[in-house]
Amino acid sequence: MASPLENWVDETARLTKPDRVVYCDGSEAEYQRMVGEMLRGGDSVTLNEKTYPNCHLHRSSPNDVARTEHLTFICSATKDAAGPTNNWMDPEGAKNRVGELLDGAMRGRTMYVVPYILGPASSPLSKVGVEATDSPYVVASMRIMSRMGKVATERLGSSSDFVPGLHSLGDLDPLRRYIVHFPEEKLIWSVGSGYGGNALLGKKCFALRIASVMAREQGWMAEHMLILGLESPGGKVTYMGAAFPSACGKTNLAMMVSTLESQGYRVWTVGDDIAWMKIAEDGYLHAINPEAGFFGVAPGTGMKTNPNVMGALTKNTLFTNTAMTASREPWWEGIGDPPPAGLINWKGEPWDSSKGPAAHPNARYTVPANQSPSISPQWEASEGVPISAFIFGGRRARTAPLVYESFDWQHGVFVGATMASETTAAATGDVGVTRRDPMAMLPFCGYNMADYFSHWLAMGKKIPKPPKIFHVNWFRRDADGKFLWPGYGENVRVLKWILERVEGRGAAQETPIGYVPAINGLTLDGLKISDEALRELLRVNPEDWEAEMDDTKDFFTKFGDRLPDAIRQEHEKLARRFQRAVPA
Ligand code: OXD
Ligand code: MN
Repeated sequence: MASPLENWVDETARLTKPDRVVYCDGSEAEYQRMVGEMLRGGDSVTLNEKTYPNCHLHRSSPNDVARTEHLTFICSATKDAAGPTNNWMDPEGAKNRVGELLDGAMRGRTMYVVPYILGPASSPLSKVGVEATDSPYVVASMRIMSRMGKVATERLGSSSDFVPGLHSLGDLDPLRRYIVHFPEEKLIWSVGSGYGGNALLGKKCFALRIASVMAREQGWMAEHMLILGLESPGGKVTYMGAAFPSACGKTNLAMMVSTLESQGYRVWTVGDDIAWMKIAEDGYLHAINPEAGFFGVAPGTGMKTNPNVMGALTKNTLFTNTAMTASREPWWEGIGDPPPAGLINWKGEPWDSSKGPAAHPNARYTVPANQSPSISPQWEASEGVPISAFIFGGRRARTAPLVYESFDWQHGVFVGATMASETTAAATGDVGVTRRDPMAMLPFCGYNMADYFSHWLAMGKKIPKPPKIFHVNWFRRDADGKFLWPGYGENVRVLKWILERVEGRGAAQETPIGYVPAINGLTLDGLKISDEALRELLRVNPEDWEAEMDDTKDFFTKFGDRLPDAIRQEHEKLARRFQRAVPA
């Protein structure tokens, strides 16, 4: 009898009509075959085999360089279930509209069936997905980003417990591009894009949008969070999860080389983008990283900002839309060297400065996680790692101080729900516009965000030892527009304060928005920072916060009666605390 997987593959092949169907085994030989296909396709090249062994550069279609949020839909039974922050199509309408585009889309092509595990192969928290795709680049990327092939087929056996995802490049026309999710059915369809989160269906589509729905149904959490371990003197490691919007430095923080290493503080990487978390018997929320690789933003990454990843990506790495030097090495803005002569830009053309950036601002590297020297010995622990702190953050030129601690879980959920950030190149659209991005999940929550806030509030009541909740902002600027905080490896000073607060230490002062470090609370030895800059970094300016509260109120209005009362109450409490602090 055919297995549920074979039945789904047959059904998918009847729709897309490929010339052949290949089940992937995840072997190195298969990876090399995929690379061979990519090279034959003409949009990929092999990089310098001496300095970048087994590394390749792929150039995506110039109209297909970032996630397209406006073409991404949650197709739940009702519009209300998707909520006001998601695009919605009714499931039947979506099946018809996208089904038409998928009908015969793989004629003349091979359909690769990619079984994969999200999470460590042995972990009970992990889940199986299967992606059917006509893109060898997607197959190669999935092999780096997940535990793919035989290991997943074996875990699945004859079970129907997998999330199916159908992906076709279609004709790459943005007018015929859709990324649609069916949360009730736990099904994903994507057509018309070969890029990142639109096409690697294990990442944003399954590990966040579909998984967030599963997590709510099953009482766990699927979050857009890095996971790091902060080692302190004596060797104890405290784990933290941090949610920042796309391209706001999650990878750099997760892989940071600490400037306090000589004092015994060191950062270990468990994950850089997604955390799946479940309450464990010890009362802590335990996190696994569902991914096996890093799909990081290349521009701005260099020896100064992320030496660990720079060391990691000199072998077995797939680059996308970076520039290439005359000696066939990858290059991008911010790598640390000036543009060398003979540079080829991300479109494959000879570059000069009149042509804009040589690498696309959302150019990426896809690298196996275990190549990073910072990878935690616990990164594949089947029981996950216990989380002691959550850190929310974004890019804010003003308003948010360097770091603050919420008063309690409910207030922390409010802090996450009111997160905002200036937009980046990770998604198509304007860059630098401040937008509300609750828990960095705005583009990734597979259901109504008001219900998502309720889920967070409910989890807080169930976790015996809940993480403390903090907010950080590395991006505050002075009146001249200069960054006030050096960032990168110096961020360990903030993590150290967070650790001290988790342990019931750490000097703090109370403000209406929460606890900020006391003026002598941060370890600043060896760092040149003026008292004035420090005060500005920690300042809570009532005028800025008044505007902030108006804006969050407007944002919350979208959710109508579905917004949990607790969120409304926190808003009122915040206003009252400001009134008390600044009497009229
Ligand atoms: C990512 C994103 O690629 O958030 O991780 O866009
Ligand atoms: Mn991300």
